[in-house]
Order: sequence, then structure tokens, then C-alpha cells
Amino acid sequence: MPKTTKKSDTTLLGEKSGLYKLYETDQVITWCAGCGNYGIQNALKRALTLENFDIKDVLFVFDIGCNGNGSDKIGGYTFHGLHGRTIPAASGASLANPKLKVISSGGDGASMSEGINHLVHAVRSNYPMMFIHHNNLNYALTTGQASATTKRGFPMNSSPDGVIIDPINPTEFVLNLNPTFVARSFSGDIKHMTKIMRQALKHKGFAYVEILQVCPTYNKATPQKWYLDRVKYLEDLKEYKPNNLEKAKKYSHDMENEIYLGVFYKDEKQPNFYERLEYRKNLQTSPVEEVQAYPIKELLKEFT
Ligand SMILES: Cc1ncc(C[n+]2csc(CCOP(=O)(O)OP(=O)(O)O)c2C)c(N)n1
Repeated sequence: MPKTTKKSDTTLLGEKSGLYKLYETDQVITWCAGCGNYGIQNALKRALTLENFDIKDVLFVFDIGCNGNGSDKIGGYTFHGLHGRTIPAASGASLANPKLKVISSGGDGASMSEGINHLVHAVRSNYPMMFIHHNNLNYALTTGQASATTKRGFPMNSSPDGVIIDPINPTEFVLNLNPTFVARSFSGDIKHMTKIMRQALKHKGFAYVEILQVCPTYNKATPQKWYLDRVKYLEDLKEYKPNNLEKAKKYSHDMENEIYLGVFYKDEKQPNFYERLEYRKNLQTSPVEEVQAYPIKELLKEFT
């Protein structure tokens, strides 16, 4: 069960901050009542505020899906890409302009099927970006088809007799790809998500954050109470340190009885992709600044 504190901790929440307000928009909310996306986006705004990220220094790259529809519900620069392609768009932006903090979001549908290849190569490339994996165990925007994380045996709209293959456990999967930052949290615990996201924001390489997300409309297998009865915190294990991949895999494996949340693994020493580019080592400028030196107006005339 998530821990509750009696008095509200405004230092942790950071909601009073003017910066937090800049991340808010007045767009109409289109998510269902009780959707995990509310909590996830709230935690992200808190984490950015507490880490003092000005909105001009952040780029949000969204996938297609219910999670992707968060693109107009957060203030700042946003890019809403193609289904399964949030990671290539985000990694391109972060390499073109390393001064930006690039935060990419995608669903379990997008990033465990259509775009699983991009996730694999982003982890091994250690791109300088953060990825929030919204795992609601189904393709929600298209009304409840089974995804690669749907539990075996569970009936979904596209498989009314029940899914017949075992699901992928995303955190365990990523831990097998030689990652540099892997964490898991739960959409019902905003404080924990905020804490995890703050650490992910500080990571200089590819920071993978899986959020176990409730979907009250289409995922009847794992509702809020199901998670509340099962989640445990790595922070509560005195002997746990996030520096041992084998241990991390062991604790991430169980998705039925004791579901561990927290930072499973981090390696801050590995250079990120940009730092590995030898030819850029002594350059003060970013690729974006270098491209600006070339006037392209004349070239574009051909297309106007
Ligand atoms: C290449 C491609 N395939 C399928 C679709 C149709 N589509 C749009 S949203 C969506 C569901 C997205 O599910 P998920 O990625 O899990 O995100 P969620 O809606 O659950 O947040 C699908 C299948 C599409 N737009 N593009």
C-alpha cells in the first residue's frame, strides 16, 4: 500500500510554485473519469517544478493513444507523433539540441508492439532522454484491444475468449537490454511517481520509467484496488541497491503477487549517445545552432 502522510507536504508537492502553473493548460480534459493519466501528468508537472525546469527548456514528445492525448494538457513545447514512433522523434530532438530536456511518452500498445524496436535501440544507444511508459495493459484509445502486456486469459474487445499468450513484463524486458536507468511506479501513487520522475529527469542517458496505469474503462483485470493490494517499494528493502542487474531482474519479475516499485537499476557512469560522438567533443555549438547558419529560404521557394 502507498504510504500516506498526515500533513500535506508542500515542499514535495510544489503546487504553489508559479512554474507549476506554467505547465498547466485550460484545454478540455478528454480522459475518462478515474484514468491513470491524470495522476501521471500531475506527477510529471510536480517533478519538473521541483527540479526547476523552465518550460522553455523542455520538449514533450507524445505517442498516439490516450496517453498521447496528454499533448494539449501540458504547457510548453509539445510534439505529437505517429503511433509507436515517439522515441525516434524524441531521440532526434534531443541529439539535435542537447540543451533541451526531452521527455517522451508512449503506451504499452505503442512501445511493446508497433515501436518495440525503437525502445530496444534507444536503451542500447543510451539516448539522452526520459521515457514514460504508460502501461495500462491495453490499447485504450481504440477501445480496449489486447496489447502485449494484457494478462493471459483475460477477455478483451479484440479477443473475447481471452488472450492466449503470456504478456511481456516491460521493466524486466528493459533490464535485459543493458540499460542505464530503469524504474517502475504506479499511477495511484502521485508522490512516488514524482520521486521517481525527479531521479529520471536527472539521469543523463536513457531513463526508462514504467508506470503501471489503471484504465477503469477497458482494463478490468487490474483496477486500482488490485494494485493497491500488491504494490511494494524497493525503498523499504534495506539491502536493495540499484546497482545489480541480476537482483533488479529478480525483483521486477513478479507481476501477480508482490509487485515492486522503485528505481531498479541505474548506472550514472555510462556516457550517453551524444557524449560518445568523438567529433562533437570540442564543439561548443549544438547541431540545431549549426543548421541555423545556413539560410534555407531560397531552397524552400521550390515548394511554395
Ligand atoms: C501505426 C498505427 N497503428 C494503429 C493505429 C490505431 N491506434 C490509434 S491509438 C491506438 C491505441 C493506442 O494504445 P496504446 O499505445 O497502448 O496507448 P493508450 O491509448 O492505451 O494510452 C491504436 C491502435 C495508429 N494510429 N497507427
